[in-house]
Amino acid sequence: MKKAFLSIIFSLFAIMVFADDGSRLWLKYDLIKDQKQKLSYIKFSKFIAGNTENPTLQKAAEELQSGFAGLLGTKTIISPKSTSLSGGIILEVSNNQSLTQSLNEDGFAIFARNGNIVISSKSAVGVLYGAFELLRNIQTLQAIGQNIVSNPRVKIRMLNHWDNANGTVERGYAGSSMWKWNELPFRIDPRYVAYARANAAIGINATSINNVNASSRFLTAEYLEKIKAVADVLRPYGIRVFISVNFRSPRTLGGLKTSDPLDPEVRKWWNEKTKEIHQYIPDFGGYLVKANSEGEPGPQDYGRTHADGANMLAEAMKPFSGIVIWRAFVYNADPNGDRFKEAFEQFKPLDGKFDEKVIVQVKNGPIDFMPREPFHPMFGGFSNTKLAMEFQITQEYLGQSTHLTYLAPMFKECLDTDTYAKGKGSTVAKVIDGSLYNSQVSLMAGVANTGSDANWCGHPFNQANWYAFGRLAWDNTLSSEKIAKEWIGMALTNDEKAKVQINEMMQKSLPTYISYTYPLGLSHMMGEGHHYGPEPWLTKAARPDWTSIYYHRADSIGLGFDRTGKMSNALNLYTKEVREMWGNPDKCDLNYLMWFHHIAWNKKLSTGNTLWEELCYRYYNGVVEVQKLQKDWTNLKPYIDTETFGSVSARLKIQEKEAIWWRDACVLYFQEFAKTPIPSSLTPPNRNLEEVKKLVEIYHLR
Ligand code: GCV
Repeated sequence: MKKAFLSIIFSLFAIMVFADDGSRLWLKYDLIKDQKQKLSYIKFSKFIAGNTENPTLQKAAEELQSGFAGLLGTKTIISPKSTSLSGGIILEVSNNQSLTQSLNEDGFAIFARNGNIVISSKSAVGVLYGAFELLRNIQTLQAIGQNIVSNPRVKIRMLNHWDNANGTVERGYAGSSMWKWNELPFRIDPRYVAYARANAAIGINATSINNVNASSRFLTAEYLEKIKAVADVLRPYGIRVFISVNFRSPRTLGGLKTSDPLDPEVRKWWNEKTKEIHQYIPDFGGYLVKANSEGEPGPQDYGRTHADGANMLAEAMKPFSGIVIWRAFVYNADPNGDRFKEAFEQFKPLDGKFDEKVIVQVKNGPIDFMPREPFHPMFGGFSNTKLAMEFQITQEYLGQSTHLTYLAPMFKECLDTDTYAKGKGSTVAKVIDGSLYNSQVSLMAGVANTGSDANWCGHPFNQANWYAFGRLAWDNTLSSEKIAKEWIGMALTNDEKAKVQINEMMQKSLPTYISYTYPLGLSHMMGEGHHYGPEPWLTKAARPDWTSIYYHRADSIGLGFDRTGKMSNALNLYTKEVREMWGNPDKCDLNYLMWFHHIAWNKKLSTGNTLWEELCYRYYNGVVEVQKLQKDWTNLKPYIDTETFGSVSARLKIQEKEAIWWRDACVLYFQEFAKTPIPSSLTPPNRNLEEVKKLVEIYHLR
């Protein structure tokens, strides 16, 4: 009896100790099992020396100390002074030219000297990044001690939170907001520190803490106190805080009669407000603005331009180091227009008119974070405006938190595409990192996927998208495979065979998702409002460009949006080389076909299949691929923590069910136009279109 009781207690204890709720993200620091490997690291764990009066170096030292304690089981001392001993880690902010000439401000070098490992940088935060690099190498069982030099390519590497004051998160799929506004500034949730560490570990150095559909409330003294408390926590980790602002604040908050950016009183209001913010947050990062977009107020309400609005805020920011980030996500509700062209056309006349403190933040594609979009034409068409990249990490259109979708290949596809803006090799990455136009400011933002869920991101694999975003903002040349392997090693397992298999699953996951949702370059056919699941038949919405038919243009002849010279001519916004790449329907990459061409159902494609057949094969194949993901995951059971394994397995079941839902919905709906049987090698859906349409109501109780 006693024995049985003890064994229950022991099992419970084992579960408590070993079950992994994912909360530690990529900083788990579990004990390394490989003794030989561990000893090779222990050699350098006697001490950590550095000027710990500097709060950032102190954080670097503490991180290494707790990392070593967990990974190596050592009690490493922190020494505030340099030492002549060997066998430790030296943290140094250095102005030694020969050491630092290859480094930019945030860059770091790691090398061996006198039996120690030295982490050196021009700045304390560079040393912190180096400390995390060293820990990453240990966590992923790499050799340490050889020379490493690493510099971020993008200067501002930023998360954009779409978090609201009431605790909800717009397009958040991992619980409620992680910012506890009701508790701040008095209670500092320990997660703020965990958040800062996780971000610093991947080089993120900026965060905008509230939704771009912004409430003026964030500019009140009450909220500035709260934001200050968050900024104080993030500062030692090198993270600067930005605020999304509501353009109408001078009226709603300041009681002015107008928010016209050319009105002197309005300008004065912003000048004073900006000064006030700096009293709370001296290193305030700046403003992020969504203006005249989806009902948000902006300068056009007063007959002014985006440049007028942005430059007014830039003027207020002049005495300070912060910047103004002005979003280019704008489009008017024109049933006869083409949303693809709107931002380009509104901003093109303003190219060269923005203040040097302004950077225009552009979504990766011209519509809205669709699973696959051609790169935004603004990236190849603006040589006198600083442009920033906005990716969406939260998976609004990519399966939210139930479908396994690793986004690094999507980020890479966009960054690696050549705009030809200044001849061959003018990739989107080079526009963004400032190297193409020799710009001193560069910015890459990712819409965050964090929330109050224990594992921060909902689906355990969604963490990898946050991780990948940060790593690519640091170095856009990293491959999506390398990033995945790092993340797997730190978050899931270091077993080599398992790592290879999981990496393969991750690399296949995006093409799989696209196959059963938006094959051949289809887009924007999701459930209305919540944006989950299929609704290709959506004909009426509050705006014509919120329907599905606006995008897929299915008719009795064929499918796809003709953006050639015959119709919208959006292709003309790109350089000649890009037009040639996508403009000819016979040569256009099939993955982008429907973005640019209306193709007849019976036209033979390069695969030898007609459009209709190809469409069906892709939808069906997407489901088969999800089933393969399920099988692969099942085989990985011995290598994965029980809780994580169960969570992913369950989500893969949902994914399979919903892949079939997408497939049936789209194939049956498009068949109404194609009027052709489903290829005989495929089993037709076991329900009809009306039945599938009803699922939308069942799923979402609309
Ligand atoms: C914050 C899409 C989303 C909106 C989001 C908007 C934007 O339309 O559905 O929720 O609003 O993009 O990026 O501003």
